Amino acid sequence: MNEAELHRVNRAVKQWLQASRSFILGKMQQNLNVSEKTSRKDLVTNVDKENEKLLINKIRTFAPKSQILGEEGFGDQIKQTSGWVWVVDPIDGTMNFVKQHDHFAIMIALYIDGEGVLGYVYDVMNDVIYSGGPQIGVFKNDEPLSAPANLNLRDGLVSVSAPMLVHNYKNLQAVVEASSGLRVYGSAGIEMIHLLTGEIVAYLSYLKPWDFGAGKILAESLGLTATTVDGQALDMLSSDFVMVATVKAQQDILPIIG
Ligand code: 2AM
Ligand code: CA
Ligand code: CA
Ligand code: CA
Repeated sequence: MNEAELHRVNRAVKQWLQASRSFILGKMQQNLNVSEKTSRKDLVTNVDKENEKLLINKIRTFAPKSQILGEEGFGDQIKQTSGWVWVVDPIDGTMNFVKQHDHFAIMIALYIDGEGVLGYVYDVMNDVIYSGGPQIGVFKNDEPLSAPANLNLRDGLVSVSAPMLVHNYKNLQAVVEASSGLRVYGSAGIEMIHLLTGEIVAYLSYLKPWDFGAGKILAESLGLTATTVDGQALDMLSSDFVMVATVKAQQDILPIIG
């Protein structure tokens, strides 16, 4: 995409995100309608659904030929990734949204012909948008972010999926043991932010495309790796056990995780 077009899209997405944040803040003043998806620990609210519709309407008006992959199902059934594909997670960290009214994110990614072009993770309560891509680098609101230090696993904090740690999926507990310590935030988007700012060196979790779509673009744009825990390329249309990490931490984790 040429530079002028990229900036036009970037400005538009930031406006949608701000509209989306205002919508969510307004809804937080009212009672939430909460329901269970796959289990009592997997929730969805009326705000997740309505916010996904809001964002999808914005995208359809702006770029009608796009395909849209949205968590709550108001987008398209996507079979192939040619052309413009938008990936939308209207509220990432729904449990935090319901229980804490904090620590959740809005995430949007744009892939063109399978390549990550722009990614957005919006920390709603702190009003900070992490945005960017391979062509423009990564920004914290309007301020450019530099690449985080390429620390080893033993010199950095890690974050993992809490249920997977409790059940010791693969050798997850050994990975945590080999690190400087564990921090768990409960939102893939918030964990991605801590990777971008260098506060953690690795994040491991079973994720769906809308959980990792934006974070992968931002992480790779800052020299981090985003792969499966076996070090394989991520497929934008499938769920996987994902590892986002510094290059050195990834090399340390691969032989431990097994
Ligand atoms: P979500 O809030 O958008 O569903 C912690 O729960 C993190 O894992 C969140 O980023 C959450 O995204 C994601 N996640 C993915 N699959 C999940 C599931 N089945 N249940 C709960 N959280 C899930
Ligand atoms: Ca969900
Ligand atoms: Ca999510
Ligand atoms: Ca979500």
